[in-house]
Amino acid sequence: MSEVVSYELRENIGVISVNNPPVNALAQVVREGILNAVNTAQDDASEAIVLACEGRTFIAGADITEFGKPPKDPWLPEVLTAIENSSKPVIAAIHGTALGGGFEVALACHYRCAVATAKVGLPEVKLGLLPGAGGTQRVPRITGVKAALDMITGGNPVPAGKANEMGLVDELLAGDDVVGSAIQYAKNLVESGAPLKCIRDISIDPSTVESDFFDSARKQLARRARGQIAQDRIVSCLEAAVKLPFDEGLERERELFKELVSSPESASMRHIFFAERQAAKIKDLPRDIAKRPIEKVAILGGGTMGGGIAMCFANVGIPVVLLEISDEALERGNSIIRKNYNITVQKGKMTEDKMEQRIALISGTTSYDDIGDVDLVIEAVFENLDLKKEIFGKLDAACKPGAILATNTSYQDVDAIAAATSRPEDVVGMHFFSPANVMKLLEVVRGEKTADDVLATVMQVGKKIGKVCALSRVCYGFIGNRMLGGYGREAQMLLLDGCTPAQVDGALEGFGMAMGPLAMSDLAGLDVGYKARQARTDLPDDPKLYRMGTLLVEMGRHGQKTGSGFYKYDPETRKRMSDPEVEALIKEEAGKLEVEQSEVSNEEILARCFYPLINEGAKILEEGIAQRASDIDVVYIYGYAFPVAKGGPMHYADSVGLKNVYDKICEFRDRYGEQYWSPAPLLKELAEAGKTFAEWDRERGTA
Ligand code: T1G
Repeated sequence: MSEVVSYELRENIGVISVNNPPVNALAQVVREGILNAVNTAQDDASEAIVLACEGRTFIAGADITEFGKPPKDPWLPEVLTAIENSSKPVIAAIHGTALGGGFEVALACHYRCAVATAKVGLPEVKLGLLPGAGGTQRVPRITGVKAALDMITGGNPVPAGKANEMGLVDELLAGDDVVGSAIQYAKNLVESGAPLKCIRDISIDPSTVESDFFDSARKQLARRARGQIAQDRIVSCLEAAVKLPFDEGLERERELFKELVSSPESASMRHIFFAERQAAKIKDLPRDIAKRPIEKVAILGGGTMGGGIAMCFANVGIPVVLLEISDEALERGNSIIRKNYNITVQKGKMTEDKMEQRIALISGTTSYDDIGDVDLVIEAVFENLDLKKEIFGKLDAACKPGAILATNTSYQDVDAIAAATSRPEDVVGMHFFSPANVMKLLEVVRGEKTADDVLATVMQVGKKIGKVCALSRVCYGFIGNRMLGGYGREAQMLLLDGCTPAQVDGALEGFGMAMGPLAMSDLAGLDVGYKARQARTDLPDDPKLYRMGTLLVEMGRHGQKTGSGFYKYDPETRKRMSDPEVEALIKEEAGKLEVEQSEVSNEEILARCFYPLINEGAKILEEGIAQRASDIDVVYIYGYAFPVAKGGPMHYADSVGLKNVYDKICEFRDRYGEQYWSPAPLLKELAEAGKTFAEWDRERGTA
């Protein structure tokens, strides 16, 4: 045993208790402690063994921080073999979330019992891995191959009740005294002479699996996986579970696990796992700072964004007051919300009753008098600074002292908005991404005077409504949209240089982006970018800049909403199709602008689009707008669908090598001029020192 694993005899039942906060991860000392305890129990008076955990959860998996380092004895399979070969029944007593290696420990036990609130799961796929300790061999022996495939490739937790129905949990315990109830359950098993039930002894009848099951599963998963390989390897493990004896299946699983754990895809996904949790921490704020209670929220503006934001709070049971300028506008807002919920109900992901419960939490008003008692107001009106200033002046007067006044602006100056109030310390940016009830990213924008407890409160409430939060200082476009500028600019410049829209988007979608930049602009509306550019005074006077986007808007081609933009769209299916008229127009414009067209490789397209993003990210870091390079990765994974298997733009830059990125940017500068291609000083410094952004984070103690 070890200091994090204790063992004691209670009523002739040996009780192994793991205590390795915060989530009882299977660190080496835990594996060693469990192994020693199981071995001790073989020779004592115990009639059965209960394996339980202290704290908030049963074992939540292998210790992810150990990956990438030489594995230390005892390996997990050795511990599971000792459990399975025990001469006395071993019972897993589950509370909280038994995940990954934790659930695999439970599966090696002879019986599993759980409190009703517990969940079990194999989320390894979300780390680019597969269950490497028998999960792919034991689960299908209980649930069948199809259910096992869904569970392991989805990686989502299964509530204890459902797990009991599936046979993954043998006994649901009443109450929440998991150890006491488990001891009683163990005694009942002993008294009833229950056998030592090993899942490994169950075999799967191959005739129960359709001949093309695995191949069709691979094809279907490949479409969803976007550059991830774990799903394919999981199918291979399940195939082994059907076709091979148990021990050979374990060998196959171990072999494929080793491939994945050393893959760049898994390294990227593990990077994001920790980056997401780091991003929620504000470097100069104590972690235990008191937060303001948020029990009632007002959303100002019931448009697409306001409606989606209102749903985020209603979904977690927080009452919302929707404030609009007229009853008609309110009605429109409420119908947007009902429509959104109906989509979820139609998909079978929510019951009508649950929808009505949530809608009932959203009330409406046209008077500021009705928001005097709210703890947080989020303004989500049209992107006009003067209008926002006027609104915040009214909020300042209408809201109670201590209410947090947040703006959902996507690029306006939060300090200017705060200055329109008598309480700038209560003002903060909460930049949601559209659709707000779906997208997980929340950029929290820290004004010069934003109070520390306001920031800590917004970070906490952001997590509560299911968002992944990242902190930004004030600048045009904050983190995400500021970096996006160069990405969109180059996508259109590449058209003049000789690419078709399909080639540009194809290269980026082949990399793993959910949608290429030109198709994305068509979706958002080319007129949106056009209007934003008209309002800017800082753009260079360059006729090539966004030339095609501007031309298409002036032709009335605003994108999907008008049936054509860079592409034509099928009016029924909205499927995009290349448009020869646009391709001819591009060539004509290139001629007028005397741009010499040529063949452009996919590799060049990726560099031209991603390197401005990375370069701007480096500037954002040196200006202190973002706390960490990994925060920028979180912004792009959760706000812009950057492929998680690439880890985000800054992690991707590290994998390319910052010297290579820097040299390429210098090449582009020499070819296209300093105006767009001036290397960030930080990028130059790191490139010349042979360092990575990850090292930069670590050196600042912000990793
Ligand atoms: N290893 C190391 N640290 C972990 C960890 C883990 N498995 N899980 C969580 N942490 C840290 C986390 O970084 C954070 O640290 C703190 O715990 C609280 O986490 C062999 C190979 C369990 C649902 O993928 O899903 O087993 O920021 O903020 O919101 O086949 O943590 O406080 O310093 O997320 O209450 C499989 C991952 C591993 C589960 C709790 N297991 N964890 O959520 O807290 S691979 C997983 C979670 C594996 C086997 C394979 C969640 C949670 P810090 P948190 P939470």
